[in-house]
Amino acid sequence: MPGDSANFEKERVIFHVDLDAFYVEVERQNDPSLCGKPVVIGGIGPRGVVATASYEARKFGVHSAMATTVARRLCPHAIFMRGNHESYSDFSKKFMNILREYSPNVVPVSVDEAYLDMSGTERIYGQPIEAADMIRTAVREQIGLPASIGIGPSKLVAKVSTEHAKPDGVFQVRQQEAEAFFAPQTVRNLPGIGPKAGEALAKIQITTLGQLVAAPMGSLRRVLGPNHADYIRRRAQGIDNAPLKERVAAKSISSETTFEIDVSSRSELEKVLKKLSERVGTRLRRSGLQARGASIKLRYGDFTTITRQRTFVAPGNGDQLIYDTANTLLVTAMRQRGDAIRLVGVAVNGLGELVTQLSLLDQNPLADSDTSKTLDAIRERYGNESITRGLT
Ligand code: DCP
Ligand code: MG
Repeated sequence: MPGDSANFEKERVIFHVDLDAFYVEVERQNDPSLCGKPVVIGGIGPRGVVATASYEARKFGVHSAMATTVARRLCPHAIFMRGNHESYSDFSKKFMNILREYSPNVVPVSVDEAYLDMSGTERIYGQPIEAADMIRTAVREQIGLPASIGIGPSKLVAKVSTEHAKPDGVFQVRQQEAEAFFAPQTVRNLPGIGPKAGEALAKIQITTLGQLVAAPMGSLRRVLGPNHADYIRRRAQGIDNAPLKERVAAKSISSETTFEIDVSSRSELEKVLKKLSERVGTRLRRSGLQARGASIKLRYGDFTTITRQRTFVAPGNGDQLIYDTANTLLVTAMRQRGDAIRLVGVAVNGLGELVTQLSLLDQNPLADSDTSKTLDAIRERYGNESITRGLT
């Protein structure tokens, strides 16, 4: 009979697994005296930024990306520490390996976060909530870290569910519950709505996802753009059919540094620019991508910020190409305004898959990629700061 249960398509079971206060919990493994105390990890200099805070410190309003000076004011009795990044990447690898024991389809999305396709695993692991508890217990027993798991019919719903699972819990939302689950949440809770879209929606009195779904399509198109509006509205209803493996290509890769003291020396700025170019280049090559151009960002002592961008002669991914372009932009910008600089950043943009087709021009921007690859291998072995090119 048409429409009976045989035709009923079973919903997917996606897990979004995210470690709780990751850096802090790793530090607690190394030093148990930190357990139960407010701990803040990040830059500890006057211009440092919080990477993360323990839940005890979050109660005082401390959060990631906040200036450390503000965090000190909110929670003066917290323990502030710089952290140990090698240790975090070790734990991250072990964490991902544990997840791979439970599903052949694991997609890491950051150091402490991954999606797992658990569809059809009921016979092996039982109901999704039981399977999630099994994974959380394995992570806790094998590497000592607390994890939270959001369960949903899609990446979107699973990800938002995790926020309700935290800390140290599990939260499941089924497809038929998704729209009602999203409706009272603020628009910024929806992955895909950034600060700018959030502000634009607030201007037309839309602050919750329920209001977004109920709004006339015409206003949404005006505010979010004609193509984006349909996509966002579907997501606000809890609809997401994206496959797990789909990698959303980054539009740009960037790295930046804020100085402890404003800098006006060109040679010092060039040194930093070179390090940032190498960092960006390494990430670009690791992703198997090449860029069409590079840009720099400069923030002056008075907080005015400028960006300058330039297209390469032909797409490439070498450190030298990125550095040369960034440096040309820097020299021009410094000629226009010689003030001391507070922050400098380098980005590459117009990213695409690496094409090994050689440029017809004599000046082949891919030419220095081989040297860059050798440098990558050395850095991979001995750490990022082990080798840098001499200034040319
Ligand atoms: N991180 C960072 N800077 C940020 C955000 C995060 O350096 N602006 C680092 C520190 C975090 C780690 O990445 O420990 C993982 O990020 P999460 O957003 O998952 O944050 P936490 O794991 O610390 O906390 P939770 O997931 O419990 O909210
Ligand atoms: Mg986390």
